[in-house]
Amino acid sequence: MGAHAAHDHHDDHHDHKPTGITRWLYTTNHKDIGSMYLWFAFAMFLTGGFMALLIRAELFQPGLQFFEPSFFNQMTTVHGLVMVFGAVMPAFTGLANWMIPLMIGAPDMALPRMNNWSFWILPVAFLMLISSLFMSGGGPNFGWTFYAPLSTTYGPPSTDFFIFSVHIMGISSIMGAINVIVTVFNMRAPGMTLMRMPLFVWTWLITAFLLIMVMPVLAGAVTMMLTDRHFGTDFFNAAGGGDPVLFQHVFWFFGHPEVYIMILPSFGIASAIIPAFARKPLFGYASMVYATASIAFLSFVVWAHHMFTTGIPLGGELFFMYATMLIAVPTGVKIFNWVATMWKGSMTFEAPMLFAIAFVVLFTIGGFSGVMLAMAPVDFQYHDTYFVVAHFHYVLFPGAIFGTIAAVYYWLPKWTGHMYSEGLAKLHFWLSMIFVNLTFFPMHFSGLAGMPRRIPDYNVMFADFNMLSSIGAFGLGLTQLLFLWIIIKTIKGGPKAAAKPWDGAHGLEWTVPSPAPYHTFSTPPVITDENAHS
Ligand code: HEM
Ligand SMILES: [Cu+2]
Repeated sequence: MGAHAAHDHHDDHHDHKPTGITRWLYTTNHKDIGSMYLWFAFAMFLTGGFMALLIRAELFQPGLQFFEPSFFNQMTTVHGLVMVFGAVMPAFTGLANWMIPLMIGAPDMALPRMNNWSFWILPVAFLMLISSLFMSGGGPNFGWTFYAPLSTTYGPPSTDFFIFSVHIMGISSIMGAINVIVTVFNMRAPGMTLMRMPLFVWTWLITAFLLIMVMPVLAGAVTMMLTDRHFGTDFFNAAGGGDPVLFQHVFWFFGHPEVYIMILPSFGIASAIIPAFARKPLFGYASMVYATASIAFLSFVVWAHHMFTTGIPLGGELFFMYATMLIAVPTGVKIFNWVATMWKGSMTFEAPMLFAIAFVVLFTIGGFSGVMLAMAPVDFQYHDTYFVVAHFHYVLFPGAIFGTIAAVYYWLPKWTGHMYSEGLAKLHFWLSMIFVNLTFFPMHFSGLAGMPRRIPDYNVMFADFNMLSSIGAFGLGLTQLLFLWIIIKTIKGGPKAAAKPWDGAHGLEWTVPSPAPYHTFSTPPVITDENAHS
């Protein structure tokens, strides 16, 4: 740490940045890499959103209107893959890159060259994935869960490109996670003890452990698929002594922790924003850390709640049912703490706070439908219906996406040196809030009434709910273009932001000027009890 600081010192006085395209290609700067991750995620968000709108256009009415069923299947699959691996995960990694060094008083990430590499392989992976849509036989059409034998025996030829791109995304995520862990363990400024770290750093540290534990499992799953497809193995083929249900076990052993990877950083964001705008310290800091760790631990022992209908033994059904319900306990602790933080606070409702509150409320709705799905006997009715689609979109859109949007508004003044337009941001919030519910709430009802997911056509009895969802989806999609406009406007100009534009905010990131200089904390700050975050 000390050696690093001395080494970087000459950069302190003049804030040089390299220029031109090579700045971005060769950069090892955590802020540049963070920005590239965030822009990449936004591009993927718009791409995946476009696909969602194609899906919703087809589902606006019963009957086949626009697409062949096989193209529809490719859209649901690639939409899911692009949103999960292209939008949510890179957005969180971008926030980690920008904010973790600033929050722990480090000059950069611990492994800056690896950082450059872990970003730049991502566009390669996604170009390959998206190009597979144009290959003969079409792109992946087996759902983002790519169950065997749909993805092995019956997968289109382009599946091999899908496999390769998942390998590359996995390598990128693992490198990003190693970087976060090494940075947090080695680069904290003097006095920044673990229990003084901002919760965003804590939740990301725990996320990073989830990532290095499960991304290799995903890589294993796609590798077994590859050998089943081309090298004569029968891991997932019953005719050769294998078992397609094994695929689901391996996939969901990755997949359930993955859903926490897509939410824990948002927990950290809410834990930064809510105290700032309630002007009170976070209620129950330590319990937040322990609750996050408990959720992460439990996420490894609940995977078969995705497989209640596959015929697992009764003891298994019971174990996975109770283990899943147990997750509601630490999650409840967190919700309680956020509410208690707001209780009797002097709250104001700027855009970051609005998105953070909507996150708490709507994520809780998604949590409740999760507990409903966790009940094995009733899951036999809900499984593979639109109720599931409603559930995971309530946790993902208001959870992962609203969390990220809240973070962007909260830290945009620090990144750009300008204040965004509060009026436009409030408009962005209210439109998003209305349309997210209009899109996804009716899906609960169509699902409970029995509408299956991943179908391009449906019974006329589901027509009204689907029309509402489609109208909501187009509104929600268009509203996000307003977000893009607000961001560009803020980068280009606007009122100058103070070093600490939010009077209730705490933490080291607010001790450096806005915009944050290219190099920060070349000389580490010293953290004492008085200026500690918690
Ligand atoms: C305007 C916003 C969005 C709309 C209208 C939308 C709509 C849809 C629809 C209609 C499906 C297909 C459901 C089915 O037939 O099975 C779907 C699937 C999915 N969506 Fe979204 N979505 C949106 C945003 C998101 C976001 C932000 C994420 C991730 C954070 C996401 C993740 C997924 C996943 C994982 C699937 C499952 C794909 C699969 O079945 O393989 N979606 N979405
Ligand atoms: Cu799960």
